[in-house]
Amino acid sequence: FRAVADADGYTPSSHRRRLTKVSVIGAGNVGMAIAQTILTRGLADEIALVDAVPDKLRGEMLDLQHAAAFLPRTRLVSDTDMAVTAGSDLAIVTAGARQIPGETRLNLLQRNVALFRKIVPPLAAHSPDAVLLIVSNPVDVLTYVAWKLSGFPVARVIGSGTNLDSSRFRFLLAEHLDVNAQDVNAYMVGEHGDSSVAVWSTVSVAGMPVLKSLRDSHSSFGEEALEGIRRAVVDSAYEVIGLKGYTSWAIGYSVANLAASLLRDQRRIHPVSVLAAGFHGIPDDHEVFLSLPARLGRGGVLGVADMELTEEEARRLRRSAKTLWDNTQLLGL
Ligand code: 6V0
Repeated sequence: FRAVADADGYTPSSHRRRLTKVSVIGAGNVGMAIAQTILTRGLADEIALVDAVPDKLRGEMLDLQHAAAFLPRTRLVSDTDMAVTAGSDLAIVTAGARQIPGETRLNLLQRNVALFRKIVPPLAAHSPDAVLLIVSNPVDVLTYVAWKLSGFPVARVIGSGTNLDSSRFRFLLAEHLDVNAQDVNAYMVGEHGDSSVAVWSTVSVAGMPVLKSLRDSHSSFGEEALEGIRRAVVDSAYEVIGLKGYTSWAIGYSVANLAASLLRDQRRIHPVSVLAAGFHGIPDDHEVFLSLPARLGRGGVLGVADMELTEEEARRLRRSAKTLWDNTQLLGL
């Protein structure tokens, strides 16, 4: 091809639009599922991968690069040095220490906090305008840790939270009702994992409250049945881990879905981990991150919905907040 230039020196390549850059820290099962989904959806012009293990990292990058002929054009770079992430619009953290058999959750948390001390400050320094999206577990506490260590405004630090739990909830309800999961409006809020709260009072399909119709059609649909479905959502993560050793595809799609709302300024509502102090009776000075429906756009969290919860739902949320706050206090940040 011959270069195209006009008399005053303008060339198309001297007039580039601003490119969108996404970084993924941790090129493990989850990080690579996220990178792959972002790539196939064409959400980024450049993806930077960072991991502590150089060979595996380069192998993962090359493997994805070799699919270039079948994908939207995306520059892929990787390095063990955080400098490769410079200028990111979105930085997704999936790096995490694995639980050692017999290890307590608190010990694992402390090891992950030590890891975040190495990762977050340089990440924030290289991309001071980025949105930080935390996926590593325990995601709610680590989102708080990332907020503190980055010094970023709270709107730009988000945990993937119960976006995945809500997708599992919608899938189970959709199977039950024989409709498309995308038409099931249902949220799990609170802590990602065991104590997540299913907000039954707001579940709807085509604008119709589902709980009432379930109760009308199955007279046995009491609190126990509802708790059974919530439990099934929570247990489904353990089931996948028990069967294949880790979860990856659903979290990959779930995080790519968040990335689309953030990078494309979609203003869609997602249940994600945000600063929940002051919501639903959580004390103002308890700086806990919990999932609540949040409106996401290019600037990060644009707003958090003050949902109408039943007293029982709000009580459960406050209980999770208390446990998380107690754990957070032990970190000494
Ligand atoms: P994995 O496959 O062990 O990947 C973790 C990666 O992090 C490895 O490749 C490590 O080499 C890398 N790593 C470790 N230390 C560093 C470092 N200092 N810098 C850069 N990279 C480093 O784990 P997997 O991918 O399965 O899970 C990653 C994390 O995601 C874990 O904490 C999971 O618990 C968490 N998940 C969170 C989910 C959510 O809904 N929030 C869902 C699934 C998993």
